[in-house]
Formats: sequence, C-alpha cells, structure tokens
Amino acid sequence: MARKNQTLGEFIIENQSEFKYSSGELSKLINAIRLAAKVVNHEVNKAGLVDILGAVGDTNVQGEDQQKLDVLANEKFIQTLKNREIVCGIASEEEDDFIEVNSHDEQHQNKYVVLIDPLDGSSNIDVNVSVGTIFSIYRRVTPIGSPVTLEDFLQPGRNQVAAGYVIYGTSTMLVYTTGHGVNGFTLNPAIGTFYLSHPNMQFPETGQIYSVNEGNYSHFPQGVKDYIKYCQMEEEDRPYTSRYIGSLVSDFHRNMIKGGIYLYPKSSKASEGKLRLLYECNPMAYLAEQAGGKASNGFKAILDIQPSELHQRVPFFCGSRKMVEKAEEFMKIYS
Ligand code: P6P
Repeated sequence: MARKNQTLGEFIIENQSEFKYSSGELSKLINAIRLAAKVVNHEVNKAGLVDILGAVGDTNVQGEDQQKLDVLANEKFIQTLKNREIVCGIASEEEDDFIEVNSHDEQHQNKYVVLIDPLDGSSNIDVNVSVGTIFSIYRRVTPIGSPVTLEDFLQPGRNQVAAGYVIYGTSTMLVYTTGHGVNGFTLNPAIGTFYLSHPNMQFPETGQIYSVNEGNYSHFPQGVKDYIKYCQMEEEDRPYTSRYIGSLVSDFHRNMIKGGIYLYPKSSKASEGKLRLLYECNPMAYLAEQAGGKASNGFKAILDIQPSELHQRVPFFCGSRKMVEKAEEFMKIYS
C-alpha cells in the first residue's frame, strides 16, 4: 500500500512482489533509472550557466568537452542501464540502431530490453522550459542464451512490463507504472531522495484543456480541424483552454493532474505525425491507460499497434478518456 512520503526505494521493495517476473529485477531497473535521473537533473539544472561552464564543443574548466545535454543524458542512461546485469539491449532516440548489452553477459542471460527518449523536448532547455526523459521496459521475446534481436524491441506496447518518465520541471519527478497504477515521486535535491508525492495518479475522466500545436492547423486532417473548432465553441462546458508547452512530458503531466487531451496528429507536412511509437507514445500510452485515460492514433489504441521500425512515428491522441473518445468521433467521420 502506497504511503505518502514513502521513499522510492521503500516503495520499490514493498511492491516488488507485484512485479510478476522475479525478485530484485524491478529494483535494479528502476534504481538504474533513478540514479541516471539524478545525474541528468543535476546537469539540466545548471544548463543556464552554459556561458560560465562553456557551450557545446567548448572544454569546461575541468578540460572536459562540453556536451549537448541530450547527448549527455543519452550516455548517462545507457551507462547506468549497462552496469546492471539485467538488461540485454537498449534502444534510444539518440541511437540509429539498438545497443546489445553483453559486457557482463556473455551467456546472454539478461531478460529485459529498455527503450528511452533520454531528453525529450531538449530544444526547450535554452529557453528554460521543462524537459523530460521517457522510458519503456519489455521482457525479451527471443530465447535467453541468444543475442538480443530487433524483434525484442518491436513489441506492441501492450507487452510493456514497466514505463515512465522523469520531468525536469519546477521540481524533478519520476512517474512510473509496472502495471499496477501510476505513482509519482518528487526529488528532494538537498538529499537526493525521491519521495512518493503523487500516489495512484488518475486522469480525470474529462477535462477543459487541449494541447496541440495550432500553428499546424491548416495542415491537419479535417477531423482534427473539426475537433479543434469543437474545443473552441461557446457551448456546454466549452470553450476549453489551450495549453501547449512543446514538451510532451510536461503537457502530459499537467493533463494527467488537471484533465485534458494532448494531440500530435498527422498532417500534410508529417504523414505519420512527429512522435515516435516505441519510446514516446507507447510508454505514455501505458501510463495513460494505467491512470484511467486513453491513447490512440485517432482510430486504434496505441498499445495495440504492431511496430515495424525502431524509430517509426505515429499520430498521437492521449489524455482524459472522454476527450480522446470525442476526438476519435471526429476522426472517424472522415475515415
Ligand atoms: P512541435 C519535443 O520535440 C517533442 O517531441 C514533444 O516533446 C513535443 O510535444 C513536440 O515534440 C513539440 O513539437 O512540432 O509542436 O514543436
């Protein structure tokens, strides 16, 4: 049972039995992500000092090459995941191909693959807007004892065993699920400890906020245009409020707390939208469904899509169940 102010470490241990695969493995996975999140948080929070610490390509006072934060985040998450003898493969938004992890695993006994967007929304860093890390965890499907394959990564989101995000915002939070609801932990940076601040997070069934880049309006399919006009009409509980941060994790997190819908539809400029199925949409869709919300491509549940490529994109409608269902009604008129 979740207790407010429980630490993340206590929560993992007390809920380990819920992770049906075996003892200790969830702890290692989430602990690796917890550690990397703290390291990345430290770097993100001092990004504003880049003029003092040196811009990308410079060498800092320690003589280290100053790295782009998304490159640094990618390296930190991959490094901490590799060091746990539990992961056999990693895929990242920053890596063209998946990474086979066999440094300590010559016999290929490790069972899990992790997919990450190490620093989503990183273009917001220069303007001091929240960014996030998104992660998705599967059990491999090819036989233990053989090298990990692309098939282990191209699983439908319904197969995820855990997923979550870190939001580097006004406070740093780790929000994740292992299939038993969604829990949010807030970092106390003074002591480097995550505390359970948001137990059993739930999307309100409906809401008053819609999040979409309306600059693309003229390029959207008619169903999306009609839904946006529906949100803006003076009628019943509308007009809704438009809130779009340009950072998926931030818009999702606000909508999960207050109620709302996030849309990144396809358009005449982007035939499948912008967001990536495997390490953006699937983990956020798993969280959404675990929190009583909904996530689809406008027609079909995101988690039921069979992936075909590591970096494939999909249209994304996600948030309060009734709002996603209404948007789907408009999409289906023109399908
Ligand atoms: P646009 C950030 O690049 C991102 O992947 C999401 O975090 C964000 O919601 C979206 O793209 C913003 O895209 O095209 O509206 O700037």
